[in-house]
Amino acid sequence: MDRKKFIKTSLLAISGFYFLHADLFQAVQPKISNQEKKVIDTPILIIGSGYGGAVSALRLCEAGKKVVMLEMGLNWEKSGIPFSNLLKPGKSAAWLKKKTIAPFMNLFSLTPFTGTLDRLDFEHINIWVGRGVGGGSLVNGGMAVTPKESYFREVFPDLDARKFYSTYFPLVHKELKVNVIDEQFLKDCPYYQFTRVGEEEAHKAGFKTIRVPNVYDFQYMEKEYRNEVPRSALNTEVIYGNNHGKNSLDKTYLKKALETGNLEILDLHRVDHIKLNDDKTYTLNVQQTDTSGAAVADKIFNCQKLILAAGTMGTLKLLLHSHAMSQFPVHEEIGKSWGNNGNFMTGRNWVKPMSGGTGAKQSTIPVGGIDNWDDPEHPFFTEIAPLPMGMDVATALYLLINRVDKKGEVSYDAGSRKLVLDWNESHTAGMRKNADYFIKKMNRANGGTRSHFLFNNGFGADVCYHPLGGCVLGKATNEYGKLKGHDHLYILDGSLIPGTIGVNPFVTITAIAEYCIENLIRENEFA
Ligand code: FAE
Repeated sequence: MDRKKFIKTSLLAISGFYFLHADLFQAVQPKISNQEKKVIDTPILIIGSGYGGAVSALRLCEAGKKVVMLEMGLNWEKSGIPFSNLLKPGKSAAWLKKKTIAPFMNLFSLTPFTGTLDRLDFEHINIWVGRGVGGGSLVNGGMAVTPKESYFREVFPDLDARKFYSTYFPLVHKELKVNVIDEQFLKDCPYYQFTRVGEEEAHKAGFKTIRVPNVYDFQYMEKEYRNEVPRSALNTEVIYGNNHGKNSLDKTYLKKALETGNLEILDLHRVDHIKLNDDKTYTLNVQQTDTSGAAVADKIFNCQKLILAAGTMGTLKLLLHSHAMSQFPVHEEIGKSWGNNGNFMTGRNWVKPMSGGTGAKQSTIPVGGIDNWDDPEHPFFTEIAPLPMGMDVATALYLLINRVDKKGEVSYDAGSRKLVLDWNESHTAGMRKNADYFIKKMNRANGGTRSHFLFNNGFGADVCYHPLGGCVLGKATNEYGKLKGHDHLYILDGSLIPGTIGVNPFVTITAIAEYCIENLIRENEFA
């Protein structure tokens, strides 16, 4: 990816947009005094630049609509600040924290900065999310997994599954640049010893493995390995951003949307709350910050059409907080059917300690999975995850994805101004049983112990990378994501999926957003 070209294109697109909207130009002048609240009028506004926001932006811009996107995180491409890696965490490592916030080994101190990774802490669960232009695509492992059709049908009985598997999933694969590792490279590359060992052990224990596609460019990775290009996946870059190789949204959907000249992205703009006006337009209270998190301006945005794509937790917070602030109407289904997508982390120690373990050098990009979904007693899918610690720790890490048989619920406490999550050990009991079954079976066949030094005795029930639900498609919204009780507000992100999808979720989030925005445009919602 040509970084300079992207920056140039973005700037060109943005300057073209300002030329058409001189009033908006003033809105991004830095260091505006807090006294003068800027008021900005815009027809279509999108909150959040993750998967749902990026898809909506591209399709609306292609349809000739001018779109403003507000993102609380930093535009890393534009800033020119490099991402840091796991072994040397720097500016990009955490959202305004004094210490790193990875799931484990948080030994590193930080100067608070608007970094890419944030963690939302609840009593029984910690939820990691991405911040910055590109949302979760900046920090995630790039695993691009299409759900099993039978489970998709079960989760979304009212959707036309045939159309999803013939049209939307293939479209999303193309747009997100999904590709698969070359088997010979996987076999030869020392950085994939953890995957080879993981698969071999799984087979020995009687499990079925699958190859997992990814948006990381594997041809680039092969060049990294040959030292022909700068290293990223082979240089412990992942959850704090990738400087190369990964096709995050800023290099796919958002790049294309900017190239239309119709999209303007305002980064470091955090929406605090939304008001529904009598004429059915929306007014947003927005705070612009600098990279230390300090406020540099308070702004008011007025819009006719509003797309909420702030990610499951961001969207729920905006809706419920706005309700508390200004009686913003929220449907009774808001907050219901929330789930962690069955996320359950676990690990094993003493994995092949006498024959090189899981490898001192590890690629950060997972390519292997264990598929036990069809086992009626213990249905789960698990990623064979990397643990790139710069030395061989003979430890295997797994992120299980289970069914979510008991859903949680999200509400809001106006006193503390925080979301409240009804979610505890009872919601993850079945997931824990699956993890226990899996680890015991692997250990019986291969040796090793449950990894007591990772998480809580090796059972990470509180680790969640995939928050889903709370604004379920067809329940809190109409069949295309329009929020019930509103004429011009649309939800297009992970909150539409009812708490579970059985695999890593961004391919599904993107496909659902494609389906919704296509139909919303067809129905002249943005005319
Ligand atoms: P998301 O991508 O979260 O974007 C929402 C955006 O809205 C963010 O940029 C926020 O900063 C912004 N925002 C929130 N509130 C506000 C506000 N008030 N004002 C302005 N902006 C706001 O939403 N999924 C996979 O499928 N494969 C993987 O390999 C994978 N690995 C993951 C690894 C990690 C460490 C994490 C944290 C997640 C991973 N995920 C993975 C999950 C995936 O990234 C996530 O489901 C999607 O990013 C969610 O997409 P949304 O469009 O819902």
